[in-house]
Amino acid sequence: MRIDIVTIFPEFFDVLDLSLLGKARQSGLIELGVHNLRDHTHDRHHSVDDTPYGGGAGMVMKPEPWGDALDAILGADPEPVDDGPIVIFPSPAGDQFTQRMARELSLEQHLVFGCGRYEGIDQRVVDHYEQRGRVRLVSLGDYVLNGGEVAVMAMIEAIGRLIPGVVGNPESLVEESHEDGLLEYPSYTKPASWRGLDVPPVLRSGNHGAISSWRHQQQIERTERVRPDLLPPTIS
Ligand code: 6GU
Repeated sequence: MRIDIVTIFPEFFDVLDLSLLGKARQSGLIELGVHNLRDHTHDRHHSVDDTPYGGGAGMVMKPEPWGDALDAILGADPEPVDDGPIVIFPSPAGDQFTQRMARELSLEQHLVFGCGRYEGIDQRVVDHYEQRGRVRLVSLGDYVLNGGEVAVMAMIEAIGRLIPGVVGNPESLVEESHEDGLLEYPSYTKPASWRGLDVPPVLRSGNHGAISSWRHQQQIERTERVRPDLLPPTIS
């Protein structure tokens, strides 16, 4: 998969050299391009923002640098195609990012993330690229970040680890929170007793059927307690 990121803080993404995603880049499973929006400004001050039409607090990101930066990645005049790149703008006004969305996006060839700052990007940037291909506004959740960078980092980690070969043992992807619609069961390792707390005896019983049903029961109890919204509505 190819991933391009446009940002005024390219250094934010230096950490993508590390860990699993760093390895995936070294092995060529993920190809990453980080682009500084200010390289696409043409004024002396490299300005990327201006005051909003209609007034109001804060600044809005100007469309021209975004147009130049995204054209440099996408090509200036691509034919709209169904399987072309997806341009993703992180935004608290977007669709909620979920494990399902991460799975869908992990099947793509090319993702382009446009990280807005300030009060957002001039709406015409979104409108323009919607005319030329696939565009999505995606939110991490119901809270406000200062910019899209941290959100994009989270999305890239969630998407990248689903690309075949990125996570060494693919079985570890199966038994995770959200993959089966339930939260994960609790895990334990040695020692069997620690600070007066014992590992649940069933896990040391060697009875795989019993272990499996205990874990499933734990998943259901946890989900009922912490995230009842994830459970299907019960018939009463
Ligand atoms: Cl994707 N961006 C920003 N700026 N704030 C957010 C967000 C995204 N998701 C939640 N809050």
